[in-house]
Amino acid sequence: MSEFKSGFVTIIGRTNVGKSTLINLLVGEKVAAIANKVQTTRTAIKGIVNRENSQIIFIDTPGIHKPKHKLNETMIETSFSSIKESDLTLFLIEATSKEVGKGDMRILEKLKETNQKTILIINKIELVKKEALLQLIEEYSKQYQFEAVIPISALKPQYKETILDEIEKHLKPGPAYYDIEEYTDQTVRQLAEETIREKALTLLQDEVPHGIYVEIQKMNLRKNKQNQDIYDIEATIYCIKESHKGIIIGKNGEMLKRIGKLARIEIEENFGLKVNLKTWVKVKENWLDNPSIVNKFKLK
Ligand SMILES: Nc1nc2c(ncn2[C@@H]2O[C@H](COP(=O)(O)OP(=O)(O)OP(=O)(O)O)[C@@H](O)[C@H]2O)c(=O)[nH]1
Ligand SMILES: [Mg+2]
Repeated sequence: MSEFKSGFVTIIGRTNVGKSTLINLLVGEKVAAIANKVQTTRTAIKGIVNRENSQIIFIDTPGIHKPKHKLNETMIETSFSSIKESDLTLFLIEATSKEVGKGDMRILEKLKETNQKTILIINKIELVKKEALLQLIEEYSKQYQFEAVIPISALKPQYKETILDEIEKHLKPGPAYYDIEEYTDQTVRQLAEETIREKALTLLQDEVPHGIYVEIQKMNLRKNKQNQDIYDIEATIYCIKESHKGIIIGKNGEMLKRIGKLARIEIEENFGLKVNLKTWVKVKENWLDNPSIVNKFKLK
C-alpha cells in the first residue's frame, strides 16, 4: 500500500478569477462565498479534501488587487503569507487574460522569492479559443517553472479529479491533520455570516457591497412545535454610509427581505435544518480603515 500523504495547498490569484469557485468544487461543499464582484473573499479560508491515500487542506485567499484602504492591505498580506505557509501553491489565472498583468507579476515575484512549488491553473477556458489558450500557456511558462499547467473551467465538475490527482503527486508523506468529518476551519457562525454577505454582494451594486460586513449577534438552536431543529439567527449588516443603509433596506424593506430570504434558504440547505433569520442594517463609518475590525481578517 502506498504511504499516506498530506499537505497545505494555497490557491492564489487576482480578484474574481474563480478561486472560491474552485475550492468549493474541489471540496464538494460550500466553503467560500462566490460573487461576480471583485474582492469577495476577505480572509484565508480552509477547505479539506479527504482521499483514500491523502488529506489535502486547501487555503482560499483574498484576490490580489490594488489596495485602497486598511482592509485591502490586510487582505493582500493574508494572501501572500498563506503562500509561505503552504506546501504547494495553485496559481489561478483567467483564460481571457491577454498578457501577464501587474497583479500576476506581483504574485510571480512572491512565488520566486520562496521558490514555491506551483501548479498553474487556467480557469474559464470555455470563454476562449484554443489558440489563445496555447499562447497564454507559453507566456506564463516563460515566467516560472511550474510543476504542471492545467486548463479548466471551475464551473464544470469534470476537472476535479485531474486537479486532485496532480496535487497528490506533489505531496509528501504525512498525517491527516483534520478529522475526516471536517471540511472547513470556519465555525457555523462564520459560515452563516458569509452566506448573508454573499447574498448582499450578489444583489447590491457599485460600491455598496464593498462596504458591508456581517455580524451574527445571536444563534440559538431549539426545537419548534413539530419537534424539528431550528436555528434562531439574528444578524446585523454593517455599511459605511446612511445612503447605503437605505439601499440595503430598499423600498418597503424589499431588498433586505430578498437578501434574508436567499441567505435563509442556503443556510437551511447547508446545515440541514430550519432557520429563522432576522436581519438589521447599521452604519459604521470608516470601518474599512478601523484596525480593531480589520484585524478580524488577518491570518490566524
Ligand atoms: N465563465 C466562467 N465563470 C467562472 C468560472 N469560474 C468562476 N467563474 C465566475 O467568476 C466569478 C468570480 O468567482 P469567485 O470564485 O468569487 O472568484 P475569486 O477568485 O474567489 O474572487 P475574489 O474572492 O474576489 O478574489 C463568479 O461570478 C463565478 O461564477 C468559469 O470557469 N467560467
Ligand atoms: Mg474568492
